Amino acid sequence: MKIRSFEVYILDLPTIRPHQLAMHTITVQTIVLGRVTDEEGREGWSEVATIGGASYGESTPEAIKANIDTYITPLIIGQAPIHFDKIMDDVSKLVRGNYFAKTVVENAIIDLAAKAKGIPAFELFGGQIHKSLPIAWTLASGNTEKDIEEAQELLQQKRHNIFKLKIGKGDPFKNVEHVRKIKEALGDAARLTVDVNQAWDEDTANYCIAALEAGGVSMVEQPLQAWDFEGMARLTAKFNVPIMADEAATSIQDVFRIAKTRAGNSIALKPCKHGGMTQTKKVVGIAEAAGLGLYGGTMIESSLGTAACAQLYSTISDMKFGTEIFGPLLFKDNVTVNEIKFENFEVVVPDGPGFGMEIDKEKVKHYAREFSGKQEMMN
Ligand code: MUC
Ligand code: MG
Repeated sequence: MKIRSFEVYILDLPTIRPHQLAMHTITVQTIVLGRVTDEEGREGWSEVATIGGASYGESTPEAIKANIDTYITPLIIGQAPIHFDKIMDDVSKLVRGNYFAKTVVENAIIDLAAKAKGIPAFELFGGQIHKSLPIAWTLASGNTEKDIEEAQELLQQKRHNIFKLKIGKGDPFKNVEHVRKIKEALGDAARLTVDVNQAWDEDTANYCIAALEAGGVSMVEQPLQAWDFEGMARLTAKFNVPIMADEAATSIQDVFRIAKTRAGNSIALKPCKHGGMTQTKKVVGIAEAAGLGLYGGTMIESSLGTAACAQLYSTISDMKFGTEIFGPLLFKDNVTVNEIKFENFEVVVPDGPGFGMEIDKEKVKHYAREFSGKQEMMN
């Protein structure tokens, strides 16, 4: 069984409401799908999501596709999917960085390898420790009253009792007030965290984190620029509230540096940031050895990418901060036939073959961007 082809599609999926981050408001989320086939005609599928073109990270959807098509696909044709570690080791010697592109490639190969064996992908990573995982929801409508209403409804539905507030856009002091009002309205029924997405300088962070800590916020994610390891270390030393590295915690080397300099005392995992599942497990090892708390992060993937994250996160013993893999719930539509279940404040880990999701090819065609050959795609 050898790899015969690899194709990459860029899709734009509308969201149920605007989702406001520091650098971009998502109304349409762009995802990149990978499809690998083998000589027997089997398929594996993968997904990464990107936020706001080039405004969130360096990997744009267009660059991910171009780099896979031009540089990675020629290296993987003819290889055996079950040797995904060897394949990615070979790729890494010839393709630097490009973590999102590598994740698209590795995940599709893993989906194929697991499906060929008739087992869930988590079996290739030592097996499942958790059948379901705590799931946070991000309140990011940009309006305090709407956020409170949304949170109360979700609490009542037993869908989420951990809420992350995106507070990087606009006046930091007004945003702290916004958090305080939400905490006051929800009381002890919910845990609140905030994500600043790199928007503050250190003085602003010092003032705002003190207020957030006093207001009962339970974690502060990426308050400073991703490059500011020293500032993050000072904030971590100064405050009791956990300081989480997200945009700063990408390669295994970056995560090692965070651990060594204590530039954060917790890490948001996202396979796309680290370069795939195997690399993510290495990040977990570094974090566990250094006593850093773990969080199952998301780039807001749809059902397929979320299933892959859920499967991998289910193999990690202690996810101190739970997960935030809520992506499918933010989209108006999805690209799989089956859906991921969210119940009792948890996400249920799919356990079918591969990532446990059946791709809906008509939906893929519908949401894929126009390109020559779109009509004939996936024959
Ligand atoms: C991020 O920075 O963590 C995750 C949840 C959310 O609302 O935005 C993403 C990205
Ligand atoms: Mg974040």
